[in-house]
Amino acid sequence: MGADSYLPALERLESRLLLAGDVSAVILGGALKVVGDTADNAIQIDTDGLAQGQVRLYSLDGTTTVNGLDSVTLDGLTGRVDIRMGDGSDQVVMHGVTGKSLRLDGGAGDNNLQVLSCTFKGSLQVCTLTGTQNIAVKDTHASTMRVSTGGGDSEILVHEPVTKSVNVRNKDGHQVVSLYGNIDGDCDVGSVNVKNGNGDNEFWMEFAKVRGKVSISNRQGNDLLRVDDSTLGSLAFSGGTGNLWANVTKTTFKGSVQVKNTNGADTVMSDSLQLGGAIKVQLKTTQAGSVEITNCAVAQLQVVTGQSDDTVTVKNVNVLRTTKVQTNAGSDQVTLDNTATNDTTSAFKGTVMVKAGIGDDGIHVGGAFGGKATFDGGIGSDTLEEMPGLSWVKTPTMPRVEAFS
Ligand SMILES: [Ca+2]
Ligand SMILES: [Ca+2]
Ligand SMILES: [Ca+2]
Repeated sequence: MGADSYLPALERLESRLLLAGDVSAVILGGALKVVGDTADNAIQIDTDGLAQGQVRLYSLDGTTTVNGLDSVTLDGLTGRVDIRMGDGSDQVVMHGVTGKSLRLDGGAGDNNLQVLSCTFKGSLQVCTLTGTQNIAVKDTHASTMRVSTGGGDSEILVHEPVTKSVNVRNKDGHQVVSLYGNIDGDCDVGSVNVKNGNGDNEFWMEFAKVRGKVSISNRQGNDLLRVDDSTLGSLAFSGGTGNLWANVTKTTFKGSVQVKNTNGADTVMSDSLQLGGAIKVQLKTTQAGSVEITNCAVAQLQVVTGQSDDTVTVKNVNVLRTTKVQTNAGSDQVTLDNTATNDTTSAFKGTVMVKAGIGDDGIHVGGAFGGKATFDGGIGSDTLEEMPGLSWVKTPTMPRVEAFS
């Protein structure tokens, strides 16, 4: 290969580098259609200071052009907004856009897609193919919201949404999904459904109001669940396999909370919850697990842990109906202690059943038990500790307990 054949290739590369990406934009029959090219396009779409139906598209990086220009203003947007950015790492910021529906497709690449203060009568859909995705939907109203990514790490923030449903679908990768309201309560969602693939995933929720069910499911990987200061219909979380760290605090539920995880070293904490339904924690722990439920009021309580040395602590929790704790194999420690609740007459009002399983376990009880109580140490050398302030309405049964303290 001589120098002659080398030069033209170099020139082609140079002209490609100088070629600024171009985005085409048109309004046809009231619908806005935006199409990016294979370069890294960066555009803003907004309506600031424009008449109704007008929309402005302009370059965010100084090199991307829209219809060959730095900026264009289009007239007559009344319908759908359809944006297809294609390959390349694209950035799209939409602000104050009103339309019938939105499809914002980042395509492949490491995209940054933001929908801010927009209103759609119908559905909002933000989707991508593979790449690292940064997606935010803030202060936006839509009939339904759906965000889907095609593999790779993603950070998805839904902030102060008003919508019937939020659906998030991610494939494998490290996924961080956050749903935030604010202290003034500008968040009104019918239901939330998040499904992630393999990878370490995080779900964060704060100041959110969800009337119906919040459903989160993960597959392999170490997962995090954090819910704080929210009002929810119910919560169902499935960590899949791997370690789980979950903390749900200061939240009111019309229904129940269910947390499930398999094959991990798990930590589950619940503090200051009010529930119309049950707290159900089902862990198939394979390494030391910890479940701590404190300062809650709940209709029913059920905690199941796995084959490792687990610690289950229930403190200052008013349980209206049944309390069940089953810790399976391992040297487990179970504490049921309601000495500090205001309701000293009967904090565990219904039936209490503790099954400590195989292993040398410790069961520690305090406070008021109002119903029938059974503390079964299972196989092993098990100890029951009676803590100060303990009172029974009915004499408990304590099978397979070898020592008392
Ligand atoms: Ca892209
Ligand atoms: Ca165990
Ligand atoms: Ca035992």
